Amino acid sequence: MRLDIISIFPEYFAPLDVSLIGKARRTGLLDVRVHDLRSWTHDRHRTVDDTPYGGGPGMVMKPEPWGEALDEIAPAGDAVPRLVVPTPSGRPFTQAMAAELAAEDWLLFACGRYEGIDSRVVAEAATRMPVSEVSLGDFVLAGGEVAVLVMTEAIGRLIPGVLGNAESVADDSFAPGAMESLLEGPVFTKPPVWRERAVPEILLSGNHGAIARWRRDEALRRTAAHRPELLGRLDPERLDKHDRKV
Ligand code: 6GU
Repeated sequence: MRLDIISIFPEYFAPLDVSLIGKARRTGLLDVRVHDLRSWTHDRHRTVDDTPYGGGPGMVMKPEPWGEALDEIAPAGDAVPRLVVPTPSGRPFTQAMAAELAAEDWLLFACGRYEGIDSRVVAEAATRMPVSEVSLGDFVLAGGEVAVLVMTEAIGRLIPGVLGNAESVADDSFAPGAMESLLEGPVFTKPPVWRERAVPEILLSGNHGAIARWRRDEALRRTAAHRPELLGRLDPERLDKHDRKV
């Protein structure tokens, strides 16, 4: 997958050299290119913002540098990227959206700062490429950079070959399947007793059916405690009598 990122703070993306994503880049599974928006300015001060029409606080990102950057990185043609714009006014980013984006060949992230990017930029880009405005949740970040780091990690780990063990994706909280819309329960490793706390005996039993049942019960309990609204999303076809008792 090719991944272009436009930002006025390219330094924010140093973490993409590290760990899973760093390795995916070195092995060629991910082609990440970070661009400084200011390289498409032409004035002495490399200006990227201006005051908002209609008044109000803060500054808005000027359309011209964005237009030139998008034209150069993603010229109109047969192969265009999906433009992803992180903004608190976007559609909620979910595991399902991460999976859809992981299936794309090319993503282009446009990181806004201040009060956002002049709205004509997205409107014009949408005439020549698919656009997704995406929010991480109901809070406000100072800019899209950290949101892009979050999305890149969520998307990158779903690209085949990026994770060592393919099964670790299947078991995730929110992963499609039997445990969909359940939070993952507790996990344990050696030693069997630590500071007088024993690992739940059933996990040492070797009874895989009983272990699966226990894990589902723990996931149900954790979901009820932390995200009760998710229980309403459970597929009734997949609920069994035992689920109702937990
Ligand atoms: Cl994607 N961007 C910004 N700037 N703030 C956010 C966000 C994104 N998601 C939640 N808050």
